Amino acid sequence: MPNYKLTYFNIRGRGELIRYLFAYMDTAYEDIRITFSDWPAIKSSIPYGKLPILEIDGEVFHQSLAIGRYLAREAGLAGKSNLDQARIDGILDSIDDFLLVFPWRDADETKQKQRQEEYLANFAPELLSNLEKCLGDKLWFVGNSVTLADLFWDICSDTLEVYKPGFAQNYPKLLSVKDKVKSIPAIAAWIKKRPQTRE
Ligand SMILES: N[C@@H](CCC(=O)N[C@@H](CS)C(=O)NCC(=O)O)C(=O)O
Repeated sequence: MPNYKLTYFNIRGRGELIRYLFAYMDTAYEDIRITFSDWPAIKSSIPYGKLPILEIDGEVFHQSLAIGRYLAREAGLAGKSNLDQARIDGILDSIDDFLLVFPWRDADETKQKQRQEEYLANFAPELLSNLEKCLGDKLWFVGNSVTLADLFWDICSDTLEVYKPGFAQNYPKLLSVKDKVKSIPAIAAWIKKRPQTRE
């Protein structure tokens, strides 16, 4: 088995998909969590200057979704057909588009909170209703078993819930996907033992 070393911050954020996948596969890895104060000194040594990175037998891989797709293929969670892979990618990229434009930080904290609330009020309903439409009456987003899309939805919606409690409360089918992901024994065990962080 390859030697895996994940480097990220001590948050769930963009590292959590990778951690979920390792938990799901019951695969050993080093979960290195660097502090924000140490980051400026480390940044220039990291290709592309962003985290997470995953070292696989010493080779550095970057971009959380590229790493997530690779691990999902190893785990059998990447879709059973080429078309299913495209369906999964559509969901990942739609959620990612939403997160990329989210106003995470603003020098002025009051303004930051206001911009986040406005963004969620204006744009979350469209994302959520599109996701619910895509789910339809199925139990999982794609096919008839859990895939990378369900894991990513669960993780990202947990984060958005921190910024807007009840973020997806009007979308019971989407919430039921989260319940099912969190009931997978390996994921439930990981959630129980992982470091508790705000996001
Ligand atoms: N698309 C990239 C985004 C990576 C990214 O922006 N990482 C942030 C943390 S979530 C980071 O490294 N920030 C520190 C910096 O840019 O200096 C991915 O998904 O891996």
